[in-house]
Amino acid sequence: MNKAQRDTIFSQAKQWIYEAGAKIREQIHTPLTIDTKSNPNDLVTAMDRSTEAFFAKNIKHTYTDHLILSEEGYGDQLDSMDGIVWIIDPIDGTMNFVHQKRNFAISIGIFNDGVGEIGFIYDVMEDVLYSAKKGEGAFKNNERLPQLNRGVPFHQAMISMNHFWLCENRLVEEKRMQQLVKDVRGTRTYGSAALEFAYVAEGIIDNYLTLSLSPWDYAAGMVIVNEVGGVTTTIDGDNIDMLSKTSVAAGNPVIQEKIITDYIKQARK
Ligand code: 2AM
Ligand code: CA
Ligand code: CA
Ligand code: CA
Repeated sequence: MNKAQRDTIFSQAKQWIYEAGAKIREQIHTPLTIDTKSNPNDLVTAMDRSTEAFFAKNIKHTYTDHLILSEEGYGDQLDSMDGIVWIIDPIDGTMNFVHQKRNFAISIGIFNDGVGEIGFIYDVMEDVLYSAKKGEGAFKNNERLPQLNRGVPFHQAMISMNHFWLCENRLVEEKRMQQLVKDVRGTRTYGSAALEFAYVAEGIIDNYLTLSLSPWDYAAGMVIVNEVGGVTTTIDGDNIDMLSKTSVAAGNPVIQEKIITDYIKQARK
């Protein structure tokens, strides 16, 4: 993808995101139609579906050869990352959307032959757009985000993770993860993977750890975090396979290396 192509797609996607966001804000107090998916706490609303349908319709109409990988079923069935693929989460943080009416985001990553070219994370209620183009840096609205500070002392690090890590579970020894929580300065749980990536890119969270995400949860975030010198891997430090569910660690490379080596690997069951 050349710069002109990237710029055109970027501007178009941005316009659609602002349009979709405005529609969600307008209807934020309208009663919701809520269904559940894999379990009673895995929610989806008509707004998730209509927002995804809005993007799918526009993309398919404007870019007939582009492909879509998305959460709610309006995308394509992909068995490779060949070509230009829009990876879309229409509402990331549906539980926040339903219960709190804030702290949810539209997340769109645009990849070309598996390479992240463009990332957008739109905090809808705050009207804050995090964005990046490959090789051109990351932005919070029009403000360029600085490179991550590699000199953050471990005991001053802020880590984003949820409480499942600390409860009895199949994957990690909760005692070791409890030690991690004690050794860093603070932990936060925001309930939107996309926003957690955005905060990593902004440098207000040093690392984000999660046990199971799908491509639409992290695709945009990967691109944005990469532009400020951050890394995204599995929680074992391996490369991410964009076509399957995976654990994810993202953030400051120095902090991430220590978390993976000294805590996660030692906590793996
Ligand atoms: P979602 O809101 O788009 O479903 C917090 O739970 C974060 O994990 C959100 O970003 C949420 O995305 C994501 N997530 C991924 N898989 C999930 C699942 N099965 N149930 C709930 N949240 C999930
Ligand atoms: Ca969901
Ligand atoms: Ca999501
Ligand atoms: Ca979603």
